[in-house]
Amino acid sequence: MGRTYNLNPAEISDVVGLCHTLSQLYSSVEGEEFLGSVNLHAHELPLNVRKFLNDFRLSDEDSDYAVVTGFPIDEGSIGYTPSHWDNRPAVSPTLKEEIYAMLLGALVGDAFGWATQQAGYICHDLLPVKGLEMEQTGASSKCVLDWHTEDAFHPCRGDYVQLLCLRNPDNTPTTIGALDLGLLSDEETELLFQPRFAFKPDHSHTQEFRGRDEHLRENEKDRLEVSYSAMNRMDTEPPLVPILSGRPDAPFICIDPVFMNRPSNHNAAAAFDALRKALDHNLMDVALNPGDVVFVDNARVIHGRKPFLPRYDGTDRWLKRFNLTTDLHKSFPLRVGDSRRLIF
Ligand SMILES: O=C(O)CCC(=O)C(=O)O
Ligand SMILES: [Fe+2]
Repeated sequence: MGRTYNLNPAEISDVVGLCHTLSQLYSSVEGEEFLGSVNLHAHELPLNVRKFLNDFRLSDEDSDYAVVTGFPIDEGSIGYTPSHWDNRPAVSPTLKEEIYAMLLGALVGDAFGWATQQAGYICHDLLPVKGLEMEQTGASSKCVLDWHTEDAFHPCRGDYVQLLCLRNPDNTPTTIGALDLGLLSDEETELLFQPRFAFKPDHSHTQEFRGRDEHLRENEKDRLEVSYSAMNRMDTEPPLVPILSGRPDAPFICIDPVFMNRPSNHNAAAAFDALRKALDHNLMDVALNPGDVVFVDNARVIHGRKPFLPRYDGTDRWLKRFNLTTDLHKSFPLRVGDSRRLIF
């Protein structure tokens, strides 16, 4: 299932040098300059890590998730874990670490963001936010973050979710799980391939969790209102789509039970329950250490997080999250703002 690549000391020294050089050329990973060059700079990564991620990207069925370990995180230089994802200094204290993650990511897909999520930043902060302990978003802590497909409600969701761990003091596991079709009957599988399931936007895309979006341009802010209206519509009239798709013997999966309506049809509801049980059964823990980068295949596996106790003293668990697509064309009609990487 998962595969791991450990950078060796010589590779670590090369990669740290590359990230240091790039952090002097670019002041942010969000700008068009960096986004337009990151794929080229990724060619400068050590050959074996490029080979590892290339193999991961190309191996169809055996590609649930991949981890690259070894990048050193300097506790002092990254500073305290912020208290909110919306508290962003002009220059990120983790610029070098973000550059590292994006160099690796460029070997797997192209990063993009959502205008309606984390104020339109491409590089997301996952950290516990006071008051949101029990919310089903990445800002929660004391509850299980139920397993899900990332942005399951949206046809332009990423093909991969990428996480970079900056701090994980209690070794809180990320959870990852694949579907064992053998746990479902043929009838249940068939129902799950039918467009019977209502997906609503998850809370991280709603007005309630809207950020300051201060870096958006004026016309983008206007367009954002249209996006939020679309989110409201999807919430009240969720489209009916299948959960499983593709090859019957090795289907793609898209599911986020917390933000789905239970089907009214008895058989469809029973198939939905059986699938949830099967996914619960196969869920495993992947605890990330500082410096680890994980790529989760968002079409093949679901992921979530176990609970932890937040500290709110600057030493909390802190991850960066990126959405990666293998096909930027797909979202072209929705990337209408000046920033060409944001879906509105
Ligand atoms: O915190 C984690 O390990 C995963 C978080 C996650 O899945 C999310 O925020 O969507
Ligand atoms: Fe997630």
